[in-house]
Formats: sequence, structure tokens, C-alpha cells
Amino acid sequence: MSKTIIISNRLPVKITGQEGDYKLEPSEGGLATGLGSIYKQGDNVWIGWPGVDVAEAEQQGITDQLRDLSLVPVYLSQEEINEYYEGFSNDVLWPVFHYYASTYANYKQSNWEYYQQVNKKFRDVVLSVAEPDDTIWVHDYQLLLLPNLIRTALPDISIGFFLHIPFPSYEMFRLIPWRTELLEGMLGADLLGFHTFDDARHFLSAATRLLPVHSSSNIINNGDRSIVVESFPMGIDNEKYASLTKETEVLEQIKLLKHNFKGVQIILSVDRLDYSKGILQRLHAFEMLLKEHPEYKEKVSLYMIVVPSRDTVPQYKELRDQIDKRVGNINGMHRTMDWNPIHYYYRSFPIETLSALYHITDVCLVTPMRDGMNLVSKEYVASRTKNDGVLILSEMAGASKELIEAIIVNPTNTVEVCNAMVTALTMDATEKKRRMIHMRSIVAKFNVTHWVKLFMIKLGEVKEMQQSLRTKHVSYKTEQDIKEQFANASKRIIFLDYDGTLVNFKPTADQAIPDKDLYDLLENLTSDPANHVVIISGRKHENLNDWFCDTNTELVAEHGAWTKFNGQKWHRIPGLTDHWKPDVMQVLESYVDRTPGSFIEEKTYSLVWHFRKVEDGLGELRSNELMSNLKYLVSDKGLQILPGDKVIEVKNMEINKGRAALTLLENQDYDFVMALGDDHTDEDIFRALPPESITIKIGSNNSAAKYYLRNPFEVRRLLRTLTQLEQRV
Ligand code: GDG
Repeated sequence: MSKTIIISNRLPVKITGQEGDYKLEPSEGGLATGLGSIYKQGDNVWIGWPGVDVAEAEQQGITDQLRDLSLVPVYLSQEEINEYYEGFSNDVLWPVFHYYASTYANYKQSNWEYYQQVNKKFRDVVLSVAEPDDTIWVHDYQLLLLPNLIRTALPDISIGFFLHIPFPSYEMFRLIPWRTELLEGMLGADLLGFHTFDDARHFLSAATRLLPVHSSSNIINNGDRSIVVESFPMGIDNEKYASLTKETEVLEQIKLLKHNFKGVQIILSVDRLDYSKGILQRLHAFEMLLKEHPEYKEKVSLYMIVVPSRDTVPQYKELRDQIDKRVGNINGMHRTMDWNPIHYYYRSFPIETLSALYHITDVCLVTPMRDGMNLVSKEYVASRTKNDGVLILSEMAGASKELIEAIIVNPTNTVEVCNAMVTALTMDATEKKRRMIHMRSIVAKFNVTHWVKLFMIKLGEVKEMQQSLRTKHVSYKTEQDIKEQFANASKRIIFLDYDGTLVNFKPTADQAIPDKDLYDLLENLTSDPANHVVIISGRKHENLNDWFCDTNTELVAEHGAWTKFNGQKWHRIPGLTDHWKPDVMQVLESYVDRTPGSFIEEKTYSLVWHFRKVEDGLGELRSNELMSNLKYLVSDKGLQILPGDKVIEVKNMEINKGRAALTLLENQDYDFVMALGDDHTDEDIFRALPPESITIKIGSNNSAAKYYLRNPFEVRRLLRTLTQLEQRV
């Protein structure tokens, strides 16, 4: 039976005790709770590092204990932890992904080598338990290379990946010396999940700029595999936080807090020690509140929990020292006999204390400089079962996209944060209630179980989509069927699009010329009088004439505006007008003026704006703009806008490849009809042909065609098999 394998850097387990006497306890963080419904079932497992450097002699014992918890360990040496985890993950990926590249990133080659080595170590453990039918879910920035390492060993396995931290803009990401390797690693997944739409957008941009892959909306085509990129904002265990507030221990702590802070409003802040959390800036804003609004003295306290993290690393130690100093200064300056401005704790607390604080504090101040999601903000909301309390939330946290009823602030704007505190402290109960009801419903609905469910459903759908594309791909069996139909037919017609079907796209249209292999192929095909080969293209008739007038093919140019059949002269469809051209030309020219690298091609009944050589991103931006601009202009002129591969074409509505193809079928009794094409305009042919026809789309996009082939190479191979067959007959 197939199983699900979760993989993250750390296992959800707490190991305590000394060497020789380790004790294991499951640790229920948000992720572990969300995934608990999965990894504890059947044969499912969670793979990761247990969190301590375990001596080799003790590993087997721990492995056995972990097995009972459905956990599989990856043992790492101290050196591996230093270089792969502290070094590459936390000194390269963490700062770059949180926009601190220039201050904190340290691109050390040996760290990168360890990162690769440890990702391979994870792969080996995965491969020791994985079967081809399994579903794999890889988590976070420490394992960016893992999806592709698994994919190489198990090409068809289902792999999802979720990034818990932000994905930075292309301008940041491109700074990493090993950027392409990291992206290739991630693209081994079938589904890539991020907290926010912006993260997904940044990833799509980096992948399509740095790798030779294409994307259409949120789907990346990587060779013959379609990969979906989506946002899945992570939720929390809402029920747990809501019900904790009713537990005896929590109620007792609430009582104590109420007593200790009588007559004082409390602002809560909870973070791990990290430069991305904006702790110093927050202290600055609180100090401003005390200075600018002295009326809050003795009336408000900041309850600040900083959870220890990496404080042996110099930058973190420095940050800790700065926080200590700042808190000392503020308290020293403003403290009175009965009142402390800041209650600062550099340690972690049991969840019951946290719950009491979440439930009782008047304001929660969450102001990271960058944060993938920020679960503290959601936990605060879930704990406000009386619909009171106010959340101040940084717009740089992923959670700000969902908790829109928080007071949203820019954390670098000290004045704004200070004013937000005033607004929060003076907000009336009705307004607090209105905002909190809204936020609580969001946190309750989009909880962590919902998050896991959505991700897993989507991963299943992506696999199905890939499967359906695969069944449409011309397989060996389909090829045999086509060959048989071809051999049994006595009068055949084959419609062939040119660019992207018979030849690959080139940087300029002039470079995409026919080669000797293509001429030989066409000659072989047309040497049998039973075969009618039609080249049906959007190219100008002059082009097709230069290239194919000496072949025995029928020619259709400009999507059907021009035809050249049976070796006769070129014929133009009667009754068409080109009076519309000057108006459209004027618009296109304005886009050429504003878009370096773009140009206009003029055909008899169409105008084409080309942007293949325009800077990535700008071309797409302008083409969207141009499309909406043209929409109004063409509406009453009988024109059609055709978006193609890096082109936008405006043509007379009456011209249509499908119509041109049907003209050739009229009063003929072909018993073999086949059409191959790669773009939008070829869909008209696929739809127009009789249902028994063989229609083949080139590329892996959705299409009305029955089958698809990947590229011109496969097209030529198929056609060659047909002609070889003929030669044998
Ligand atoms: C990453 C991303 C993203 C904190 N202090 C105590 C304590 N905590 C718990 C909180 C919360 C968790 O730690 C912190 O969650 P965050 O979301 O703020 O951040 P990370 O876990 O560092 O990290 C982040 C997250 O992944 C999920 O994808 O949101 O953006 O950086 O659950 O409650 N828990 C206890 N005592 C404490 O003193 N018991």
C-alpha cells in the first residue's frame, strides 16, 4: 500500500538527557500538529534530524525508539550541523530570503558543499523507505535540493515541497552563487507551496529568468513535467489555542497576571531572537510612545518574550546584547517605584503561560521586518475567545495578507508603529469586537488541518493533470495505431504548422529556416501521390514561397489569407479589407517606442507585434497592456487579437486556419486526415476537422487536439516513421 513520507530538517521530537541515557518525547509544534493526522497513520513516516549529535554506538537504540513514534532519523555529525545548517541554511539562505543579503550573507564554498552532501544524506534515507507509489512532502529551506535528488531516483513519484520562509524577489535571489542549482533542486517537486501569492510570484519570476523553463500562469513546464506553484497560507491548531484558555492552569495564570498588572494595559511581543523580527525597531517605537505620550507612563507595559536562538553566533550575540542594552536604557530612564515599562524575558515559556498572555494582554505587537507567515499573530487571535484585544501586525509578515482587520503597519516606520499603539490602546470595545470576530473566523477556518488537506488535494490533482497529459502524449501504441491507419488509407491529407511544429523557435523569425532534413522529410512524404501535405502557417506568403515553392506541398500562408494549391499561383481570399491597419499600426508603434527589442511585422491582412527579444517580464507586462488597449480598438472593426508565443497578432476575423483547412477537405474523400500544430491558431484546425481526424498539439498546454508531442524533434520522428513505412510497403 502506498504511504506518505514527510521530510523536514528537524523531527517533531524532543530529546533530553545525557549521552547514554537519552529520553524521547514527541514535540507538538504547529507543523507536527497539522501533519499529525498524516504521519501517524498506517505505514506513513516523518524523516528528519533528531536534534542532537548522537554517537554511532547509540544510534540504533534511538532509531528503534523513534520507529514507535513513526519517525525515521537522519543522523548528522557536528561538522555537518555547523556547515549545512548553521553555515549554508542560516548564513546564506536565511539572510537572503529575508532580504538581509548585504548585511549577513556569507557565501562560503565549503558550506555549499556540505549543504549538497547533507541533502544527499536525506535522499538516501528517503530512498531506503520510499516506494514509487508513495507521496512525499518536503519542508523548508534546509532541503531545497532534496526534491530533485529524489526525482532522479524515482522519476514518477509524487513530490510536494513547502517553503516556510519568504521567497525573495529575483533581484535578491540572483545574488546566491548557487542559485540555478537551488532552483533545479526545487523543481524536482510536482507542487511547490509558499505562504503568500507574492512568494509564489517571486519564485516563478526567478525560475523563468534563471532556468530554461517556461511558465503559463502558475504552471512551469520543465521538460515534459508540469509543476504547479501555489500559495497555501499556513494555519494553526485553532481549537487547541481556543480551548487552552479554559484550562485550570491557564486560568490561574490569568488571575495572577490580572492581579500583577492591575490598572496597566499590557502590550505583548513574542519572538525568537532574530534580526528579521524587528525587535530593536519595536523597542524604539515603544520608547517613542513613552516620550511622545507621557500620559501612558504607569498605564502601559511592554511584555516582551525573546526565545533564545543561535546566541553563540556573533551576530546573534550582538543582537542580544543590543536588546539587553536598549531594554536597560528604557527601563532605567522611565521606571517608577510601582511600574516597569518593559518586562523582558530571554527564555521560553510553557504553552500555558503563553496562552494566558495571549488571552489577557490588551495588544499584541507583531512587527517583523520579514516573516514567512508568523504564527504568533494567529495564536493571539485564536486565544481571544472574548472577542477583545487588538493585533498590530507588520505588513512584511505573510499573516498580514489574511488578518486584514489587524492594525497593519510598516515596521520600519517608527512613527506609524507608535501611532498604531495609541490607536490600539484607545480603541473602543465595539471596534475591537468587530475586528476580532472577523480575524477569529479566518484563523478558525484556515486552520492547520485545512492547510494540510488543501496541499494534499492539490498535489493529487497535479499528479492527475500530469497523468492525463501523459496519456495524451503519442505513446508507442498510439504511434502504431496511426501507422496502421496511414497504411490502410488510400487518400491522405496532413496539415503541418511551421514554427514550433516543424522547426524550433529561434531568437529571430528569419533564423527559423527549413533545413535539409526537413526538405528530405517533405520529399519522402510527398513522393507518394496518395499523400497531400499542406503547410499551413501564419507566415507571410513570400516566406513560404521562398522556402517551399519547389516542393510538392500545398501552401496556406497568413493563417489562410493566402493559398497556393496544386502548383498554381498564390490566391488571396476575396473581400477582405486592410483599412483598419493605420489605426492599429499607430497603437503598435507606440508600444515599439516604449519597449526596446520589440518590432512590428506587417502582413497583407494582419499586423504582428513581436516581443521575443524584449527583457523578461517587461515583454509580458507590455503585451498585457497592449491586449487590453487593443480590445476596445478592434471591437467594431471585425478584427481578432491572437496572443501567440512572444507575439500578438491582429488579423481580420474572417481569416482562420480552420476555415482554410476545410476548403481543402471539401468534395474530397480523404480516408486519413492528420493535423499538427503548436499554437492558438492551430486550435481552429483541430476544432474544424472531422471527429475521426488525428489531431496533435505540440507542447504540453491544454488543447482541443487528441494527442500531443513535445517538440519539433518528435514531430519529425513521427512523420519519418510514416514515410519509412511507406518505403517498406
Ligand atoms: C517559520 C517562519 C512561519 C514562541 N515562543 C514560545 C513558543 N513560541 C512558538 C509560538 C509559535 C512559534 O514558536 C513561532 O512561530 P513563527 O511563525 O513566529 O516562527 P518560526 O517557527 O520561527 O518559523 C515563519 C513558520 O515557519 C510556519 O511556517 O510562520 O514565518 O519563520 O508557534 O507559539 N512556544 C512556547 N513557548 C515560548 O516561549 N511553548
